[in-house]
Amino acid sequence: MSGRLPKGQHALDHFPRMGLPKRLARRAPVPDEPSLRVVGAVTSELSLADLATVPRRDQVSGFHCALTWSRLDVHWGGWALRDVYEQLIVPRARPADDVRYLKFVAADGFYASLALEFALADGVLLADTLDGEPLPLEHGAPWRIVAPAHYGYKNVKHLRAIELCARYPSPFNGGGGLLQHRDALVEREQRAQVLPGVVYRYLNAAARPAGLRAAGRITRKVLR
Ligand SMILES: Nc1nc2c(c(=O)[nH]1)N[C@H]1C(S)=C(S)[C@@H](COP(=O)(O)O)O[C@H]1N2
Ligand SMILES: [Mo]
Repeated sequence: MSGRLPKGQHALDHFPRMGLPKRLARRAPVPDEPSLRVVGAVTSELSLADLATVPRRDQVSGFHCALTWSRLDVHWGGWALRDVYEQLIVPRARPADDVRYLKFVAADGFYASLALEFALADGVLLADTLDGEPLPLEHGAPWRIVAPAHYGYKNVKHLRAIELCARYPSPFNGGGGLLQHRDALVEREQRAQVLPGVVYRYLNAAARPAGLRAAGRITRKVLR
């Protein structure tokens, strides 16, 4: 999962802040007492005290942005999403049998979804630390999704809510539209919708230097 560079990716020696320009230009609000809204048949809020009842996990994994950059061996801490789902979300949200997707909604308006079997797979975390420190604002404070098998855009930062859905939530309302593939598996190079991944590999690699420069500029301005 970590240590190996997937096809068409370029390893960086730093970990940039990345996102859709509109989202990047927003500083997501981080509340003093964060809570995580869970929307199923019942809607509720999970508190830090609730999460403290779930065993913590540490993980080292690679992080792969569809724009063709990777950061290998990123050290995360938090909770396995499967544990959070089984121990907190299911009892609270009382999901119907037809739940097939989890929609991850961020405080900056961004969202992404994963099929339940991907969301509950090994290696998917609700992370609140990076390199042993509280998750910094640039990487998604107070907590984010980490899904190393899927491209960066499934790794939703500033996570505010998890919605339990029967159908795949359309990404065309702030989730990146065509840029967001339903599964976004790195292994299958599902970088975006419509064209084969290898086409995006070359298009995105060409756009990468300018994209990283722009992201750096916006980040310095927004997080100053
Ligand atoms: N809330 C939120 N989460 C987001 C994004 C965003 O713009 N807003 N961008 C996604 C994209 S495209 C990538 S590559 C990763 C980047 O994570 P990083 O900023 O920690 O490097 O965050 C993903 N999660
Ligand atoms: Mo990305």
